[in-house]
Amino acid sequence: MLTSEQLNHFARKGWVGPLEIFSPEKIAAVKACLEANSRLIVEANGQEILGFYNNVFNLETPRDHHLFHQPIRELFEDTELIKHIQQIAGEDLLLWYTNIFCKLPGQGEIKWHQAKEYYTSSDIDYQKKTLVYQDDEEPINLTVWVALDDADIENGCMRFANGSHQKLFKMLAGSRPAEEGVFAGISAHKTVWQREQKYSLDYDFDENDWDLETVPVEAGKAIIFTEKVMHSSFPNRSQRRRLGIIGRYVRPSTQVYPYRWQGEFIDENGHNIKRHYCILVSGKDDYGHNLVRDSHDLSDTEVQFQNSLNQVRFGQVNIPEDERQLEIYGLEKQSITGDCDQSKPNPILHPRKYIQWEAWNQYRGLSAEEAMTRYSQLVETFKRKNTSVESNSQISGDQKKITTSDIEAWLISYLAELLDLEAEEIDLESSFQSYGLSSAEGVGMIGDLGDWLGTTLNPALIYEYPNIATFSSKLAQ
Ligand SMILES: O=C(O)CCC(=O)C(=O)O
Repeated sequence: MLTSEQLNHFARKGWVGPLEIFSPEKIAAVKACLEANSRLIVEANGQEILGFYNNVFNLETPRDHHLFHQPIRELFEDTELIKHIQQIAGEDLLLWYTNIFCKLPGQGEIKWHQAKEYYTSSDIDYQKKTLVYQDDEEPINLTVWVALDDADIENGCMRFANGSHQKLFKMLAGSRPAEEGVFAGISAHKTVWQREQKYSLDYDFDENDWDLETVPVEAGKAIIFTEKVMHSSFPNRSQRRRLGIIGRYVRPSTQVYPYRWQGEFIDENGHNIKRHYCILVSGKDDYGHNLVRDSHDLSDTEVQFQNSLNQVRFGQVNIPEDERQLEIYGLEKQSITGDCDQSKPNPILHPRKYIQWEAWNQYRGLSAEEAMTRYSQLVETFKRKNTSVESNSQISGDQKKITTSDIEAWLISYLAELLDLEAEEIDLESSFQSYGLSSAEGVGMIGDLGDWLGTTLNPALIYEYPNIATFSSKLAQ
């Protein structure tokens, strides 16, 4: 429980901590889970980052891994933690969001920000509000920030502008380029900060006007803060990792992703939130505004589907070069997106797109459950390959020396053709994923590239080297 002194601290400063709430076992389980489910990615500029693949969004993102990783869910449902939050926000609580904040050595700062959801007026007109609070209630969106490594000033701990939660800072649109955005420093990944351009917004906030407090936190301890308080974190100038994870809580009277009820599922950051849900971690929900589930686990069908999808994604199965490739494509789309929502492409102008459209559209009306089952059954029928990333990533020496730029040029023209874009629109540093390639398309592209190079390439390589620049330079080595 929070003491009255701690509650007072929260009321005055907008945050409280570090707090010792969790058992070492709980922390160790989360850490082990994240370490087992992440991979090191080398960005085009050489910066290393950790990638986390989210099976619910089907996207590499640090967000919402509690939806399918038990240890993370258990951390943010911890009884002792919930008691702390209840003292601030009341009995009825929804856990609606989690995010992994990992700063590897060399990763940058997170700039001052205050959650945008509190704004009713600003320079920016948000078409899609993530959270909509009940009019007559004081908006609450509490963050619990948990240190999984020791966090200090050298490796990028948090800091707060004490008392700034009492003031709403105006957001200024377009005042900063995307690469200087609030979160740009923690990802060298151009597409991430481009996609999250909203974070490049400036706040009408001058740190010199505030009492700033740096909050080092030992591994296992937590800080609770309101998203209204201005907060930031230092760059990681050390040789140590700084791993943190956050959970966010609102009252059930708050609408989370309300646009989903209009059939809109792509959020402001490009995540497909169709399968997102809130978890009632305490009290009751008298409102029914949100998709709330008690059962947090994915169904057996969904788990099997995710496994099959990964087998295709990572090249662990042979996909025959026949109509089954298109079946795989269509069933994947139907499982993840549902009925085809694209207009029929012109077969003369865009033959490839037309074939894919047909492959997807033939499953119109098939439930997600049925599409996933059929996808998994089909993948089961494919013979296993026995290949490793390393053995396949080499292009043997007796072949004509193909340079990085040759491979880049091939990939640019392939993607331009596939996506019906101009070559100039294909960016060397944008991730393959950002172009919306399905796993079957990714596998097809790698197969075709392998044919051109006269070798077999493991499709998993595009997850390790996620854009044209890094992938081409790896292959040319
Ligand atoms: O972990 C960090 O460095 C920043 C976290 C943060 O900004 C947030 O939770 O809103």
